Amino acid sequence: MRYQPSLFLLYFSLIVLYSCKMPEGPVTLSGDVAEAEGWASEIILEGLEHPWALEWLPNGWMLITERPGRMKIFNEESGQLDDVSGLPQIYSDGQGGLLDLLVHPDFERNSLIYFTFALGTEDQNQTAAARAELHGNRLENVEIIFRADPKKSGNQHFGSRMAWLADGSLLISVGDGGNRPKSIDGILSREYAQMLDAHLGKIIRINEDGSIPEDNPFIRQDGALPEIWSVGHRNVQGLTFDKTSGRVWANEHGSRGGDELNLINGGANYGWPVVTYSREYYGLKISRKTSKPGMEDPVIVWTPAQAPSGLTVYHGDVFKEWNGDLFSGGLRGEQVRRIILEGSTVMGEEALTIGHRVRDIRTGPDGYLYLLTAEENGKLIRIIPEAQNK
Ligand SMILES: [Ca+2]
Repeated sequence: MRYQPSLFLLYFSLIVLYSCKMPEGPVTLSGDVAEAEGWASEIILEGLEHPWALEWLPNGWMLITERPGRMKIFNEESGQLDDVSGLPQIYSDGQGGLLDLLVHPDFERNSLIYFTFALGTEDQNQTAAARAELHGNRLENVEIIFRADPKKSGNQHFGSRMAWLADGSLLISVGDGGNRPKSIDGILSREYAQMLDAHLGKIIRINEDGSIPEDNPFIRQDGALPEIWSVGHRNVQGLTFDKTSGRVWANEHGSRGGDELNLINGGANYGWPVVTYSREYYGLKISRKTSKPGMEDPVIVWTPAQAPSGLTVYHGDVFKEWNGDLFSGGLRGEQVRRIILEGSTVMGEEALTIGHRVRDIRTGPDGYLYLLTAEENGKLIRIIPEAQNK
């Protein structure tokens, strides 16, 4: 038969069309949503270099991490912005650098802060967590309390968000180590998310000093790392504990589409890469399955991708209607999603369009929402009621 270019093109197009149809499953895909009402934003600070996380000290001053490896301390009242000294050596490249930040709930007594970062070199690196005492603008007694194993190469998928639980233990997310074809010891990095002898692709739980809680779910299982709390995550970039409901929520990046919001329970498996709504960046399916017995379905799937980042549950007096709702930042979405909850059920979503890549969002001690934008000239922005906007 003579070669028929038009027939070939038709056949090829049909294959591409079929393979790009999004997988179907039990979860409704979230697309565009209506804009939230009654809010405005004001820029508090500009010129932050790829800021990643912000937290408040009990005196109201803010700590801000910058991914290239700096920590800032900011007094909004006086406008004073200083560098914090004494950080450890940090591997800063791509997604790696100085990342998340938490203040110890009992900071006034122990002066402790916690931060995550990429530790090592381009060839051999790992997500690490450290604690240190903060005295003025200076870190002292820096102590690394967690290192994710195995080490990986490259600058992708460190995860590294943290959250305190009610009992004073600490959750830390660890990314799966990188996209296909990235591998470690001949195994695709992403496969480690299902392997209990690796921290990659997990949320782990440790005590405030790095020791391991006795009631961790896999602590008595042979061959399992005792720090593991939940399994099967690709790259959790937002993690929050709701003190009121006792629930833990996490958002994570899919590769192409299929970003997820999950309700996190200790011992549960969130499926990556066995079940996913996500596709390879070049279009093909990663898995035929979006759901499987023994694996948790996401609560929301964002396709197209939001590239979620930063997650907070709002409790405060400034936005009374938003109480109990989740706010999830979006890098690619350049917006914040308000996720309206009733109990653990999602009733709907709204968008707060920011127009910049949103890296972190937190509820301030004053009841306002604060966010960081991810750019080289990153901003600290406060969300205020529209009526307060002059
Ligand atoms: Ca999942």
